[in-house]
Amino acid sequence: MRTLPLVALAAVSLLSPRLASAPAEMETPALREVFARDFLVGAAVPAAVPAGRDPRVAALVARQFSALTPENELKWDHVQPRPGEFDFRAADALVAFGEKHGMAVIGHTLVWHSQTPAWVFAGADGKPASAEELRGRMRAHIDAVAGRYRGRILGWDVVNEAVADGGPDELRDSPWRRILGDDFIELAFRLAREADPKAELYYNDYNLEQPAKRKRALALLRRLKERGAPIDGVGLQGHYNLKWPPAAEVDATIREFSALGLKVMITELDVDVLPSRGPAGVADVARRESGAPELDPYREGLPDEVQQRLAARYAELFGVFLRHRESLGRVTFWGPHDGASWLNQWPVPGRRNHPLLFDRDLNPKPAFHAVVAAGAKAAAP
Ligand code: 9MR
Repeated sequence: MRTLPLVALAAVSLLSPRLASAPAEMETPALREVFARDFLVGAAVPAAVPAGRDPRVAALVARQFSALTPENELKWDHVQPRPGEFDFRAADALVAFGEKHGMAVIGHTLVWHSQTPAWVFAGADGKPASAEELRGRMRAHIDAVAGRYRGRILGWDVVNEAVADGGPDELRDSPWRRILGDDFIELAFRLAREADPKAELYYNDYNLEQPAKRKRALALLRRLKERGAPIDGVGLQGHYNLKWPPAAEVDATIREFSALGLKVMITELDVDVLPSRGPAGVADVARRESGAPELDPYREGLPDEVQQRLAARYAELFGVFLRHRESLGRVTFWGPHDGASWLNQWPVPGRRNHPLLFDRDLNPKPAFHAVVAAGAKAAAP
């Protein structure tokens, strides 16, 4: 058992009076320590945490994680809802919280087709913006946002989800692409490098473990590298379920992107345990499915048998991540605990999902212990 530094003990005693008075649970290891020699372990964090609305979650985040991604607060609609009107209050608080607790802060995201206000793509008289107008808006936005945090952000998800899920084209049909052509991606990377020369710059997407989509993304990133675009890494979002994707595909995906000379990150990890009618892996925020009681079977809690399957699945995934620790910079969970996961609202709103390592009461689940065991095993001589 590793000994915990004093700060960590102080943090854990903030978690809850119950934890503080239970010596066995006080010894819950911290992911940031278990994987300190392997990769950063991060969480997406909502604005409520630095705002002090949830001190127990704040203590958990500070103690467990070595990286923080603002879940929504750096998206275009949050920071620049109207032309030239910026609101950095929530983002500032999250960045400061990460710094205070010695966490690497990740910027998410500069250029995305979603969560971008309609005015960005609009021109005069109900027409779409001209290429020149849109280029100007992209530059002003990246300058303002990446420029504001220059030197404080480890890396930016510069372009998010630009590759097509299917169809003949490599890239998704989006207003960015319709107005600027395929080169909008390279332009975004160049502007981000100018705005924050030291930040690592990433392309981020879901479903890259699926061979056809992966092929399109590999072609795109290879071309960007060949043209000298300033791209440092790729984020595999990691919205998985108990079966999909097979570990061998995760392994191949990390290997193939890393072979391009890119740093690889798992950026939005969660393991969906609920049934779904839609395609596995397509984490498109626009996807919606209608609800039905049989699609929400674990309202009263996760049965032991499923807890064990989730634990085995996480052990399998971390086995793959640890084998690639030389090329893997970070593994970030999309949320600090089950109650805060977007999967309670997507693709069916209002369900009770259990995709993360900490439950709704912030207790570590069997999956947490399985991940810690995988880390300890990899560290053993
Ligand atoms: O978790 C985020 C959720 O709170 C938002 O409502 C949603 C739309 O902005 O975005 C979620 O995060 C997404 C991330 O930004 C990009 N990849 C998919 C994530 C889950 O939808």
